[in-house]
Amino acid sequence: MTTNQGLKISEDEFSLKAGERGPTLLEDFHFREKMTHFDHERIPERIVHARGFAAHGEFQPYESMKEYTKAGFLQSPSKKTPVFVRFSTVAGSRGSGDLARDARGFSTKFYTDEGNYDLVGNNIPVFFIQDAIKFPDVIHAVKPEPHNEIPQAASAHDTFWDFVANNQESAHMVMWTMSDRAIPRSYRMMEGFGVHTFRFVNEKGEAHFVKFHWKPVLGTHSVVWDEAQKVNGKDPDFHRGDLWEAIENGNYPEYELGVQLVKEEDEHSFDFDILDPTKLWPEEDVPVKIVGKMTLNKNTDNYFAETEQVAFHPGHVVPGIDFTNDPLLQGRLFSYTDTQLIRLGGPNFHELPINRPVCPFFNNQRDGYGRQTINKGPVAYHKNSMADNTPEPATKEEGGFEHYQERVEGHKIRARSDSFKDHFSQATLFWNSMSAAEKEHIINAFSFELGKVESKDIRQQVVDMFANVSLDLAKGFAKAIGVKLPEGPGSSVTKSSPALSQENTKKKPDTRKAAVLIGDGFNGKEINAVLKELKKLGVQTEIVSDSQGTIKGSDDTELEVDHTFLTADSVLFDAVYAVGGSRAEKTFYRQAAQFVHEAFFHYKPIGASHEGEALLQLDNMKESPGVVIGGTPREFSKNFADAIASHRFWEREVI
Ligand code: HDE
Repeated sequence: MTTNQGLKISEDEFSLKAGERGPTLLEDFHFREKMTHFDHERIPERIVHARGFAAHGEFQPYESMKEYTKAGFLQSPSKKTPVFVRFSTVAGSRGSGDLARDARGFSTKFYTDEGNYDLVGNNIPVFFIQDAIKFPDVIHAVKPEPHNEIPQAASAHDTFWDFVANNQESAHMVMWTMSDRAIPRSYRMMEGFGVHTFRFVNEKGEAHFVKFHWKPVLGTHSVVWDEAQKVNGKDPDFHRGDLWEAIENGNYPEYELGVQLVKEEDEHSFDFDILDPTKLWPEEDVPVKIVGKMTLNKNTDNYFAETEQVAFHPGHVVPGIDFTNDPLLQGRLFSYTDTQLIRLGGPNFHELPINRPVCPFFNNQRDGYGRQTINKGPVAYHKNSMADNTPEPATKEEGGFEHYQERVEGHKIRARSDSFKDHFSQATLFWNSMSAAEKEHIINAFSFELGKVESKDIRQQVVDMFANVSLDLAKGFAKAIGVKLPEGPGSSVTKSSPALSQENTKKKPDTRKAAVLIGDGFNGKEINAVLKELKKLGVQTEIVSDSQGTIKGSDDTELEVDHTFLTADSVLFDAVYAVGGSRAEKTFYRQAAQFVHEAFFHYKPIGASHEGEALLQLDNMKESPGVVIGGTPREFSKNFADAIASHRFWEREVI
């Protein structure tokens, strides 16, 4: 151990004092250095997306995208590009829970040979506002209220809903944040969207409008709201831990990159403006072309150095990827550098290891806080003769970035195009696309959120606003929050987009976690066979009992307990396998029954065998969908894994 100057330290537990019981001396440079460094350990958290978690990985295209873009990392299926991905919530501070009802950030830094490309997206394809100048407003409204800093990481309060009702362009995004999308099961089971319309430009200079998508290989899945709130208490790091553990276990999260492409000449052929960030392009109208896969395969070594210091920016592009005039995107192109200057303490954040491009970079920028490069020589200007005019801009052929030469003309004006004024049609499209269970969850979410709003007037304004989206929806929650039922107008939109419903996502049992509730005297032979089969089918099992250590089966087989009823909880698992044991105590059965019933009320798959069947105590529980009992170990495991793949059984009747 040394000081930061390299001096070897002989003692690190006692400060330098005048006598063993005397005062500490100012002369103690080791104490002062250690304490000063500690006092300055924190940096400002991100104003939004403060709570995040990240991992390293790689991206590989399936085919060349040459026809559409000259971006080097998309030219060949043999090209692998390193990436760093940071997931986040938006509203909560750094220490908030992972399961807040919120949009999730999904930022990817591609370390390409042509410089860093950042795709800074969300898990929701649209946004609350249409113009960047309103961003401080929407964020002020959703953050804890300024007079008392309550509530943390929640939109369920007056200022947020006052903003919504008085800024009706938010309608579509609010439908998404009230849906299951806002409470994902895992970062591994979440879609990502670039949100804005960007441009692909090919070698010939031809452009296409493009929207970016990430599609999780495991499908898109969510938890239920009651569960989300409990997870935040039982394990506030639920999403962090899930991602970390999956990568440590070699279950590398995978996402396919998809693009929707629209020709320049088709810019005006939609019934919405493609520059409007409150609109999506229905996948049924503009198919998503899957072009490659990203695999996250390495956890960080140091949270602060990597996850906290990473600086994303939608303006970090490479040749072949360009912007459009989406007024939200245009504003973002300013905000991200500006925020890093305060957050990372100066203009040299690109030199931090996590932000450094993997290709060489040089220019005439110099000095500033935290400068690490030691530039040599006297020349720091262009043009020059003293250094042979280096560094020199590159030609197009040498890979120099050229902005797409879009023709622009107009009056200077603070206004919004009329083509941005339809705020409700796509909100209705989203509503129409939901399954019955998803619709019920949305009504419940509005009922919860507005139930926390103190002002009856705001509650009424929100009901009246969402009557424009769907009368069923608005009536559904108006009753729960004690305001007048809306009379009209309802919506005439009948279109739906099945791709928006999570019911139509991929369903697999892989990496899902089942709690095995088991006590002394379990049927050793059979249970061991089931555990083995489930593992083969991709299901992860963890043993939960009433104390730690080992438990003994009827045939003296032993199993190591992973968790007790105190350290685990049904909300932390995808499924429950109730086994019990002939010698298990009464208290085991009391705790196990509570565990099973909670999972049942969260519509989760439940398997039971032997004494475990006694835990299915409610009426009709044994006959309910998603409750698997009986069969040989192989049959049982197959049926249970199929039930786990189904995720939840919404058709189950719970009282
Ligand atoms: Fe951001 N956003 N944003 N945002 N955003 C930030 O930049 C901003 C928007 C998104 O993991 C900040 O480095 C403005 C849309 C993600 O480090 C800040 C506007 C989308 C992250 C900022 C938007 C996003 C941020 C705060 C309206 C989805 C986390 C810290 C014009 C496409 C990045 C930082 C990470 C972070 C500004 C809207 C995604 C303040 C002004 C739309 C995923 O610069």
